[in-house]
Amino acid sequence: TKSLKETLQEVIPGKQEQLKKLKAEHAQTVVGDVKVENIIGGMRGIKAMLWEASVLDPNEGIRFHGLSIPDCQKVLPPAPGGKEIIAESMLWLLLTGQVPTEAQTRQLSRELAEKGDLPPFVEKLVDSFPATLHPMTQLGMGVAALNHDSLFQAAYEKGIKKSEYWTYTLDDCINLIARLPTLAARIYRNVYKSGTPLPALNKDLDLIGNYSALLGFGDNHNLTEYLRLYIALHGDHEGGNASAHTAHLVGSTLSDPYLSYSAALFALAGPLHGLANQEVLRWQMAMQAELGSDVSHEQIKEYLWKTLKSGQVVPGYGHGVLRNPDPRFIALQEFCDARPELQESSIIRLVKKTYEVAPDVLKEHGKTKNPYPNVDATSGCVLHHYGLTEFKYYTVIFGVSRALGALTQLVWARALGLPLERPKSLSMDAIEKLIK
Ligand code: FCX
Repeated sequence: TKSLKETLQEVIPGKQEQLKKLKAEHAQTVVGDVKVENIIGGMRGIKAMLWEASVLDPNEGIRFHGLSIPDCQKVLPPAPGGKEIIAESMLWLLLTGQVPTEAQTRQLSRELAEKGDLPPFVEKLVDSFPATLHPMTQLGMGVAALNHDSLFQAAYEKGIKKSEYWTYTLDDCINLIARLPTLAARIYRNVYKSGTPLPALNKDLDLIGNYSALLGFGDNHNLTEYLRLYIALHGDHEGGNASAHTAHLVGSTLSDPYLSYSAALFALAGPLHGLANQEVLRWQMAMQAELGSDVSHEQIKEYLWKTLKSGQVVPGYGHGVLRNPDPRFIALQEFCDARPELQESSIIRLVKKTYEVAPDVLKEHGKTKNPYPNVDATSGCVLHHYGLTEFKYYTVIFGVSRALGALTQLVWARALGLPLERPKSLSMDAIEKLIK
């Protein structure tokens, strides 16, 4: 079976040709205009970035190399004995644009399990952190420290040709993806289950099968399957979201994948981005604490208005690009609908009831361009039901997942020879001079 690197070796030249042609024929072609509102509004909607693995349509949501989430659920190989899509088959699709065979998926799982151990100094570093240091801060610091073994950085120092950058980048990315679950699980154990030893990686398990076992949930098939789906779904969401964009920008300076992804994790740690899935649970638990677990739609409405009137956002709703319910949210809801025991969970029922009233409240409030739920609206409540109740850890799981897309992009940015990223900034006086 052809390896991931051999498959990429075949795919890359065609894409390099496509870029060369685009540059030769259309470098000066205009694709959109820039208004003052873009300069002062976070560059929303500006077409200014190349990103191969996924494209986000505001109404129908994400497509990975043209495949929708239901398409992926039909064609991407699951884990042995599982049904849900797994990190390896999603990573193969993102990197190559092709659906891997089952044999290729198993071969990648084994390679990742073989490369999953942490260097002892990183174990000591992470073990030295106080349990009060946020798990996302611990994850970002651990990932940065792994740059100690960066093959790209070592090769670059020796002097390599630009045409070789992508292969060393790929090696670093595979090593990092292999180590992320081990690092993330060690942080979980240190903070929440201090002292319980981590089991060894099982060479016959997929990446997230091992991650679930390291977290202590290996015998919970439903949670393991949920983590597989959750992590595959959160892997890539176009290039402009804050964590992916950060990885792209930092990588464009030729900082290695470990430094680039560490930066991305600190973007993901923001409440308006990945930390929202922690914030959703915190918000739902606060509502449950105040109103009890059998809350009426009316009571939820009042609680939503109280949140808005206090100047806070409703976590899990709205989106920078989406203008319809997030298909990732729908896929996670379908996972719940298929499992009767999840209907019993008071927190899952609460999330569902909130979804039944929140869009109308947000429409009435009249500010958000998208009153519908995003992926964070439901992602945490299933973890909570299955016993992973520590919601300050949830964004770490998002951090294990987003590597699939952000690191794929670093390989492609190097393979396509994309340059240092440097948009033009203006002062308000300069803008006023410009528009006079
Ligand atoms: N609750 C209350 N107000 C909201 C809102 C929400 N869920 N979403 C947007 N708004 C407000 C904005 O705060 C803004 O108000 P302002 O003019 O006073 O600043 C106004 O509506 C217009 O914002 P809009 O253009 O619709 O949204 P943005 O592109 O600026 O921001 C995010 C998009 C996602 C940041 C915004 O919807 C939000 O804060 N949502 C809550 C946090 C969240 O769920 N983030 C997760 C997003 C994503 F899924 C992820 O990264 O995981």
